[in-house]
Amino acid sequence: MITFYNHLHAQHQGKLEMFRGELVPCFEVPARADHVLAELQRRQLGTVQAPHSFDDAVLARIHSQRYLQFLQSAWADWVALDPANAQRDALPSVWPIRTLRSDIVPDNFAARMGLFSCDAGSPLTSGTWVAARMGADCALSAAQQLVQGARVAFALSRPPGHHAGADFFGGYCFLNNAALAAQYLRDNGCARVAVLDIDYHHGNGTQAIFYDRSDVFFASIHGDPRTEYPFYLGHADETGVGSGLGANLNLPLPRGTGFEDWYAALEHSLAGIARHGVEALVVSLGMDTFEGDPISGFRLQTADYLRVGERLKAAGLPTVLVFEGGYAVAEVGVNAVNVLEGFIRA
Ligand code: Q9C
Ligand code: ZN
Repeated sequence: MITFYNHLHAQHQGKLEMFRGELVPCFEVPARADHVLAELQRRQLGTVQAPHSFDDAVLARIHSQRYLQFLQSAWADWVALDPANAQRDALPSVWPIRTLRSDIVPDNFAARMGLFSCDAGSPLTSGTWVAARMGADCALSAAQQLVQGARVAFALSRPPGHHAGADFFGGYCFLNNAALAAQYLRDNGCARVAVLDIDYHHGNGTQAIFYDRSDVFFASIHGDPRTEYPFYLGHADETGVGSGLGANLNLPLPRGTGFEDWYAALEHSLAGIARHGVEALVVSLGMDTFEGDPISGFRLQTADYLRVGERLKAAGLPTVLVFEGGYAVAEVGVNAVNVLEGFIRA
């Protein structure tokens, strides 16, 4: 198995996020990816490589041009407002909610931050673009590996991606790595692909990107949006629209769900994927389903992740694994690499 590792991931290092009326230290920290890399090397599971470079046109298959332009220059624009901004991250504070217009891109930087985001929990930093850009290259490299005949490849990167939409960031995500990988597979010979999202949080960005399409099946197992982030998407009645009708499967589960019930949902989602007749699988691999996760509510244990990997392998599809969330920093390496080891050894 090849792992494509984003060696620039630590360039994205948010300081504070807005939570319950105050700024608290970020949960999405560089040490997360460091722990996964260290554990991967300790167990000697395959090789670790730098990603290949893909053209910006590949990003534009998923993201809007005006969003990519905004993201690329956002840090420079932020510091141009005030040189002292170089010492603090940018967070949005105003949004074009219902009745307000999203078609005109404002000149004002704060207004553009709000137009292109969905929460105040995702700081934009000096290295956000560089890190996210190379993260996209990791996901695309993993997808390319499948096109060239590999059975499995791992994109080890941060920031994560599955909350990012075609034209917005949020939920610690900026570029939708899993969506980019799925689209790359579509553009390079796979007639149908599936994205299976097993992060604790619903993959609202990925769902929205593919919601009206039947060529990319989206299935997600996640905390019920009535109580869990991202709150406004991820309900069971969201089944797709137009030609995408029937190609979206949401399996929300209550806080406190343990492995047995979670595993039944995994079986259910893989059955849906099998019925759809796909040629490749992209897994949004969030490790925040772990019982020790500080911001999540499921109760999976470290050994359970070996079984998750085994079950994913049993789907019998060429598979791209994309690292997403998981905030129990000390355990995230062992847990993620358990999925990989379960997959490889099965
Ligand atoms: N202070 C991913 O797992 N905010 N994103 C939670 C906790 C958003 C999680 C509030 C959580 C987003 C990729
Ligand atoms: Zn998550």
